[in-house]
Amino acid sequence: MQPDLFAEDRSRLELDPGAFLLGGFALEEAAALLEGIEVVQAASPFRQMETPGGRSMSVAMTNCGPAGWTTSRRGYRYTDRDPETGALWPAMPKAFAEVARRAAAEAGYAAFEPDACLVNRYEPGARLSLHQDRDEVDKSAPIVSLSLGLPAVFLWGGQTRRERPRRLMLHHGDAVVWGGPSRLTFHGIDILASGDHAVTGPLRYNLTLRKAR
Ligand code: MD3
Ligand code: FE
Repeated sequence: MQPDLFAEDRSRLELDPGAFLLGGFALEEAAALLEGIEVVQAASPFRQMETPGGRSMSVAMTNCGPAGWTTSRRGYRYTDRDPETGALWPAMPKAFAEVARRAAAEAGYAAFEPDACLVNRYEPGARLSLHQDRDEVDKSAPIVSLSLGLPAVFLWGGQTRRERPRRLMLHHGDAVVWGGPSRLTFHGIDILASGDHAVTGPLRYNLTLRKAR
């Protein structure tokens, strides 16, 4: 339990220097974001990618925008094309970039122009172990994360892997913006608990918008 956080105003909470939780920021756009996910997955279906170490990720992923994040035996990389279909990653739905740009501005990062959106889909039991996002060339741009569907426990670590992560619930419609001194913070998602969300049923989605190039 984190009574300190529950007591806070979640509408604009600075988690760490440069990192802002914007609780419910994307609630009004949630339906448009979910429609966007449907369009994207019709062209580039969700798939469980393989880690460089040969394990299958529990989170299913797809991408949209000019650059898409992938992992395989060959490592982590951004590609122009979906390796499964051979086609360019689908266009980024207007609503994705628009919400991300507004969220970044609210957190103090002007003129954020993402060229990559990783779409993560969690089923109960799926998790994302502690990691840094460091495959992007330009680390001066922030990262915007938009949560949809079932709530999840966000693991919020430090600047080294050794720090024990704090835990924070992310809910449907929440936005988190990470930039400046928080850009390389270790983070992850704990094992997703089962549930039945009014809009997404048994699933959680996360959109991670980045400037990759
Ligand atoms: C903190 N996704 O795809 S979003 C990822 O909910 C990823 O699917 C999670 O981590 C998810 O790489 C967490 C929150 C997040 C995203 C990027 C960050 C937190 C971050 C970058 C730096 C620091
Ligand atoms: Fe990440």
